[in-house]
Amino acid sequence: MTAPLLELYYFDSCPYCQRVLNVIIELNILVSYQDIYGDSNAMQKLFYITGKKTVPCLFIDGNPMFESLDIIDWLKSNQHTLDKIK
Ligand SMILES: N[C@@H](CCC(=O)N[C@@H](CS)C(=O)NCC(=O)O)C(=O)O
Repeated sequence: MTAPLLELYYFDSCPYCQRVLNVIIELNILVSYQDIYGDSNAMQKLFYITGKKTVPCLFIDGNPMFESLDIIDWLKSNQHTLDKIK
């Protein structure tokens, strides 16, 4: 089975993003990153798709998940099915 494609919208000084990033690093999960203040296209895309500018937002196969604690729970529950950084 193919692992879901993960894309995290975030910005560095957001504490809720940092707690998600810490878990991603701890679990060594492969994620692509969209810095909404480093890339105005990323901010526009987040707003266009979700109608919100709230981060963290984890896209799981294109479906947005908000709320850092929900994202962390999902990552921990699904860690064995996710691609890892080699
Ligand atoms: N309860 C949310 C809080 C997220 C949050 O407040 N993020 C701030 C940045 S630190 C934000 O994106 N604010 C802008 C907005 O919601 O439009 C979580 O835990 O993920």
